Amino acid sequence: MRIFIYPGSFDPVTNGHLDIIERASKICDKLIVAVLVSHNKTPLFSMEERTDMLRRVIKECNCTNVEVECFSGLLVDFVKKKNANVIIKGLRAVSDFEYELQMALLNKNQSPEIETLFMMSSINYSFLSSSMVKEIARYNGDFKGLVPECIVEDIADKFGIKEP
Ligand code: COD
Repeated sequence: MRIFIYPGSFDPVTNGHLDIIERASKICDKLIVAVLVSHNKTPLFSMEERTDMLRRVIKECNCTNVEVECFSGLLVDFVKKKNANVIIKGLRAVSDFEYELQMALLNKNQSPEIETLFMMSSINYSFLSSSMVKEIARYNGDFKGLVPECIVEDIADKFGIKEP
């Protein structure tokens, strides 16, 4: 059974993340979207909020082989615990490359049996990040086309936006 892990902060999930989830789910038997319980940076959305948004988004897209779980500690330990051996990462631009290369090499150093598989971002989402969505919402800009429709209200509520 091919079990892939797609890790991230998902603070919040964007259409760019969803695109990777949909594409990755087609090339494995089970995809686990792994939400990091962060100890260094404080996310805007709580762990419960992030996992709840992801679960609703995944339910809507009918990806039946996708599950959402949270993890803390080293990613490679979570991957092993889940009997998976592939980490899925999305690459948007050259700027992502250096950081992702370092992570992939460190993970490989820790656990040589685990592969990191990179998927290029779709052209429509190559500019998109959770930080940008939050920045736009914070200043009352239009973020609706950037995130799945079913979480627009969640973001609006967080920023006190009455009519997103
Ligand atoms: N299009 C395509 N891919 C995208 C897009 C987009 N528009 N936006 C984001 N992505 C990709 C990112 O490149 C990333 O691969 C993934 O989606 C998640 O993105 P984020 O921003 O939600 O999550 P990050 O980058 O904050 O997640 C970092 C990790 C949780 C993966 C990392 O910190 C980690 O593995 N931490 C665990 C501790 C660990 O093992 N560290 C390694 C040290 S050896």
